[in-house]
Amino acid sequence: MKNMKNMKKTFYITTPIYYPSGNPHIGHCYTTVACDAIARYKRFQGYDVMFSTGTDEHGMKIEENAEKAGQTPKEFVDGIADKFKALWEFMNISYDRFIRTTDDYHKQAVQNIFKTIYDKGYIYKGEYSGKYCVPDESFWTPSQLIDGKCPECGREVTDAKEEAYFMKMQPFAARIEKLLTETDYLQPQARVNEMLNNFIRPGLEDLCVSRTTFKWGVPVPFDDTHVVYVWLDALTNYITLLGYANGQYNNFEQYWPCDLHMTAKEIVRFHSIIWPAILMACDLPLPKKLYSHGWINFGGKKMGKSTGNVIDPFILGKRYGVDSIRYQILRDMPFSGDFDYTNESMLSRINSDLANDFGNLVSRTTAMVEKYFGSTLPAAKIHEEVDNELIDMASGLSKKVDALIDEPQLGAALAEIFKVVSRANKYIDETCPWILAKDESKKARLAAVLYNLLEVIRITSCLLCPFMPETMPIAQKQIGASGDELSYQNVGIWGKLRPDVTVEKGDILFPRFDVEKEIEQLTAVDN
Ligand code: ME8
Repeated sequence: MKNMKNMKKTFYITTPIYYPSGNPHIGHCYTTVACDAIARYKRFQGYDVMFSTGTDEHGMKIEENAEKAGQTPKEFVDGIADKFKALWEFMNISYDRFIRTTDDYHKQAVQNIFKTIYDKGYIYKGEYSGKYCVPDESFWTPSQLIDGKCPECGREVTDAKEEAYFMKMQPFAARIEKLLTETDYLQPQARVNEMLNNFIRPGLEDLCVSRTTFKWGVPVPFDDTHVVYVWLDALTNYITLLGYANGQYNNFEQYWPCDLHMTAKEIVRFHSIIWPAILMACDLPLPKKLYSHGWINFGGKKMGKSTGNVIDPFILGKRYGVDSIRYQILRDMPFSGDFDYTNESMLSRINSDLANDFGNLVSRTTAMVEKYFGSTLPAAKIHEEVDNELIDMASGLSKKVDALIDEPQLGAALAEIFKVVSRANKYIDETCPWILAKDESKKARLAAVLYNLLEVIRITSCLLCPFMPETMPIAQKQIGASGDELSYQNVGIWGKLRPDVTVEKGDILFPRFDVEKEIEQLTAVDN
C-alpha cells in the first residue's frame, strides 16, 4: 500500500537513461540538472523523493562503437558509465538510484516483462521487412535511408525480411489517445498534436520488439536467437529500478506511478506512446507527467555526440563554478523552444544575474550590517511604507515558485526569484542606507532597511538552493541564517530571521568575468 509505512508524500522523478556511446555533454547535463533541481526542491518541500538516472547500454550502436574502440561491449560501457557517474558527482546531482541496463536484476526483469506481455497475447511472432545493409547487418525503414542508401555507411541496401516478435498496439490506441488529449500527461501541450497527427491518427502500427541482427542485448527469454528491442529494454528501467519484476529492490508500491519523466523532444514518441502501451500491456498504472524540453543547440544545430559540437561541462564548471553553469542552462532554456548556447550569453548571464544582482546584494548588505552595526543588528526597527512592496513580493514568492516547479517551468521560476532580487537592489537605492547611517536618530530605520534586505536574501537563497546547492548555503551562512529559519515552512513567512541577527561577511559568492578575455581563452581550449 502506498505510503503506509512512510506518511510523507512521495515524488518520483526520472531522467532518460543515456546511451554510453560517447562522452556526456552539456545537453545531458541540462535534463539531469533540471531533474536534480526539482528533486531537491521537492525534498525541501518535505516529499519523500526518488530521483533516478542511468545508462542505456545495449544495442547495435554500442556493439559497433566498442568494436571500433577494440573493447568488448561491456568493457566499453563500463568506461563510459563511469564518466557519466563522475560528471554527475561533479555537477552535484543528488540522484537516489543509478540504473545500468546491463545490471543483472534489470535484464532478468526485462525478460519477465517480455514473457508477461507474450503470455497475455500481446506479443506474437511475425516477419519484419525492410531495407537491409549487408555489410552493416542492419535493417532500415525507407524513411531512414539517405538518398536511398544506408544512412550509416552510404552503401546500397536490399529488400530483406527477418523473423521478429511484434507487440500489438491497437488494443491500446484509444487509451493512449485519451491520455494525450484528456489529461495533461504530455507537456508542453504543443507536442500532443505532433503525436496525434504523425502517429496516432494515421493508425498505430504494431511495434517490432526483437532483433536478430546483433547480439548485444537481453535475450528473448523463450527464444534466444532474438534480443529484446532496445527501447523496450530501456523504457522498463523506470519500473525495474523500483524492483518491479525482480527481487533487487522493493520500492515499486511506494513510488509508482511516476510523478515526472523528463526527456528532450526527440524521444517523446517513445515516452508518450510506446511506454504507456507497455504499461497497459502489463496492467500497470500510467505515469502522471512527461515533460519534454527543447534542445540546447550550438551554432544552430542540436548539440550531440554524433555532430561533434559538444561543450564539455567539466571545463565550464571548473572555470566558472558548477552552480553558475547549473543556473545558466536552467535559466535560459525556454519552456517549449530550443536555446542556442554561446559562451558569450553564458558569461553575460553569470555576470548580470549572479555576480551583479545576487552576489552584490549579499556583499553590500552584509558589508553595511558590519560597518554600521558591528555585524549584529539591534532589535529596534522602524517600518516605513516604502518597505511594503518588497515585503509583499518576497512573502508571495514561494507560492509562485512552487507552482512553476510543478509545471515544470524552471526558467520562469528563476526569473520570478530574480525579480525579487532586483527589487531588493532597487530598494537599496530608494532607501539610501549610507545617508541614514549619518544620522544617529535614524538607527532604528537603518536597522529595518538592512533587516529587510537580509530577509530577502534568506527567502531567495532558500528557493535558489535546489538550483545552486553549493553557493546558497554559503550565502545563508554570511547572512547569519540557520536551522528552522531556512525551512520550507518559513520560506513564505516574512520576519523569520532573528531580529538581532549577526552576519559573517565572507568571500565573494560569484566573481565577475571579463567576457572578452574568457572567450579568447575558451577558444584556445577548444582548439
Ligand atoms: O535517447 N539538448 O539516450 P541519449 C537538450 N537512451 N537535451 C539533450 C541534448 C541537447 N542537445 N542532448 C542530449 C537516449 N540531451 C535513450 C533514452 S530513456 C528510456 C532512453 C538529453 O544518450 C535529453 O534528455 O541520446 C535527451 O532526450 C537525452 O539526453 C537523449 O540521450
